Amino acid sequence: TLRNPEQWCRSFSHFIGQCLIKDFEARPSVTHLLEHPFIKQAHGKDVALRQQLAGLIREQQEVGCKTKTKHERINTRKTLIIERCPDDDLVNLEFLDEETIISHLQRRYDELQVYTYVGDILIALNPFQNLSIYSPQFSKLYHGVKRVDNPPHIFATADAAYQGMVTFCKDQCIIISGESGAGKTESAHLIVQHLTFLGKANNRTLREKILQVNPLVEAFGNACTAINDNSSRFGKYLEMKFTPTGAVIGAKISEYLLEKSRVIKQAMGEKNFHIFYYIYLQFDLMQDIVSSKLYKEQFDAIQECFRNIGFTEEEVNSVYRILSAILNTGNIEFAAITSQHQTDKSEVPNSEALENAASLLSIGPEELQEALTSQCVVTRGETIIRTNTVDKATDVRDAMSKALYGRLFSWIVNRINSLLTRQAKGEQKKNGMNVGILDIFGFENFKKNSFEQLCINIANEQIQFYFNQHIFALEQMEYQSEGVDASLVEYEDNRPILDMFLQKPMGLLSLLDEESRFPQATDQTLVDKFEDNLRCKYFWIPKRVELCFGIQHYAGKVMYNVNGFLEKNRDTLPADIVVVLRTSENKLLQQLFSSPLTKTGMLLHIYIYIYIYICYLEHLKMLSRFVCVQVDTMEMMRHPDETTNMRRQTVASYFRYSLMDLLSKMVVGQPHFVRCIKPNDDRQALRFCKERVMVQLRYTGILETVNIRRQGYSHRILFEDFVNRYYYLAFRAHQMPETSKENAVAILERAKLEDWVLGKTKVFLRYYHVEQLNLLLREVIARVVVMQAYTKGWLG
Ligand code: AOV
Ligand code: MG
Repeated sequence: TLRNPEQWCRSFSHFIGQCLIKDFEARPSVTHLLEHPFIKQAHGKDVALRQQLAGLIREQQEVGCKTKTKHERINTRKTLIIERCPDDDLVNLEFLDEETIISHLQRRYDELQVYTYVGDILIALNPFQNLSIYSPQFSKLYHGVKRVDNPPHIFATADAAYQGMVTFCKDQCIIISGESGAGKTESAHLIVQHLTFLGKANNRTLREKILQVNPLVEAFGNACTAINDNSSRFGKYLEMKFTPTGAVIGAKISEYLLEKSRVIKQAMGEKNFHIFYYIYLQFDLMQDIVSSKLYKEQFDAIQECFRNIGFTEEEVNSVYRILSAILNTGNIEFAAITSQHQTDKSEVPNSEALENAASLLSIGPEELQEALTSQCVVTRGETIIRTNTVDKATDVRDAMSKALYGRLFSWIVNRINSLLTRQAKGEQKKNGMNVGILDIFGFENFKKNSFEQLCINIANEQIQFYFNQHIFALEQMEYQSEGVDASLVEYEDNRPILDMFLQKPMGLLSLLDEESRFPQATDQTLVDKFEDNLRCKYFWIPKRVELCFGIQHYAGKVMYNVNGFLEKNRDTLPADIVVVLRTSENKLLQQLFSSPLTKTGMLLHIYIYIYIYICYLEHLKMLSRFVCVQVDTMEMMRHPDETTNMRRQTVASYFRYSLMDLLSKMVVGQPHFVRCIKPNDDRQALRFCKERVMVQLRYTGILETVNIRRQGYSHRILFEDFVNRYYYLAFRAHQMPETSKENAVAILERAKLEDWVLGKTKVFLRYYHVEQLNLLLREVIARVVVMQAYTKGWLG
């Protein structure tokens, strides 16, 4: 008579697992457990289910064997100094305004309590020093306990996501936001660390592999900027994959918008991607002994990562060859050849760099020179060779470097994915679940901001929008539709700014695309076009500064310089270069250029996601803008191979597609938010700059969050789900009550919870209610299992 035996089976086996861990010494055997009346009742003669369950239990037992017993856990806790403060969660404060919040955060920061909750959102202040709170001891401390038992911690957020996944069988996603240097990437590492601990990767190698994914990808995608020495120059969504019982089985990364232009040029005081410095050392040219030692260590670490994750030696060598080729390509120079007939021809005067590059790429130097200094043009069916000026040849050279690096980066990411999801594939089919961790480049405002900053900031704008949607809009709409009273909370909606960027055909990105299609367009015509078409208070053209425009972002005003916008957006890679690179004998290189790097594999998924997303938005009744984004996304999927002469894919349109893809991933999971805050701009420990923190709290909407969370019921569960999940608390195990509103109330009353609310179809609970319920449930089940075991005489 079970309504959903599979789900029941899963959550039940999870609880058995929990009991096994708790009662490790007195653990009944697998065969005994299979004879257990619960399990018999669950699937009767269904052999397949029975076998599946046996597998799950065995898995849990293995996990249990590796877990410390309950007593040890308690001992651990005794040795750590755990202090709880009433302001651990700002929602608990009696009186709340900006000033109070700031002073609480400041006091906490002074005492090195860098984490604070606002309801179920975590605020993380960057300590700018190493804290001793991330050891495995702490991982244990934060494992599966009530949140209020310990001080706030990034591990608690990871734990909540993990427990949410296992208990509700639902994908989770952790969204980490904050400006550049606020600590997002560090937080992401810590979350992965705790999740691998919780996921108890049965084999140690898998755990190590997963832990090495971040350092490896970041060596290629991070760089030193004016704000952060280890700044992420790409967006990263890491999904950790688990079995239904919560054992980790793999990982998958999606990368967004690598800042390729950094390969060819860096702003003053900034550097290229880390990896170049690591390999540069291999040529033994470093002057500075200190950084030389550091780079050597980093290089060894990267080698180790490559090896552990499973790259072959040949692959790694190819990667290094391509990187060296990029360095050499940067040294290729051009000189004009002036003869009577031709003034626009160029040549390579010093062929050493060219020959090095060609040899590293395993292509002919003449062919490479040809591709750099001339181009084939097909007009009216005729092929003619046009020579390149020095400027043009330089552009082609840079385009080649960018393409090589960008494709190499994507290839590394894809390769990691195939190495880390091999095992996961089969398991995922069997109801596997995942926790996604989003770590993008943070909001940036430099002295001089270019196209890259624009993209980065739009992405942040989008994340902020999602946060607002989730926290505020959804909250209010749900209250209303369920007939629960919610006094509407005001909040700063950044949708008009996003509209200004993304709308079609008159949004900033569309205008940029349109202008990029005119070969005669200049920076000035672009600015004029913006000025003529963008009429809103978030955009302006400053009077005395040339070729600039200003944007009022959610996080502040930013002045952008349009210099190079068009070229960066076009991101053209001449067909001649593709053709010559395809002749390479290097297998990896052939692969990089053999097919257009479009994400066709994801096509189907995206259609499904888009459908889900449209439903989601329909629910919100705000279809208009996103639909145009979606149409655009579909258009983009039909994008042609670069070597044909059809319309090209611009960076702006690809960017739009990436954003959409990212959002589609986020909306299918249960979100958890980590808001990173940078306490000062000097990267100093223990320096709390009130004004800086205040600004960040204000624009991230923390204050409004505090209000809404205090009033809020962060969990709403359908009566049916609620009764199915918690009926043990008020009914006998074999009773299976009607999934009615009345029975939901009976359970709530039996659990002695207060302050909950009933909607039309759902129970409205506060976040701490759910914690209490889960804890109670676990206790009840543990009791039942042990009792049964005793009555059967299993435990002697
Ligand atoms: P970001 O990811 O938010 O910036 P990071 O995570 O790279 O910022 O943090 C910047 C620096 O702050 C790190 O290199 C550490 O030195 C320090 N830091 C951050 N969190 C911690 C922590 N929990 N413990 C100790 N030090 C920390 V960007 O990627 O630039 O947006 O694009
Ligand atoms: Mg980062």
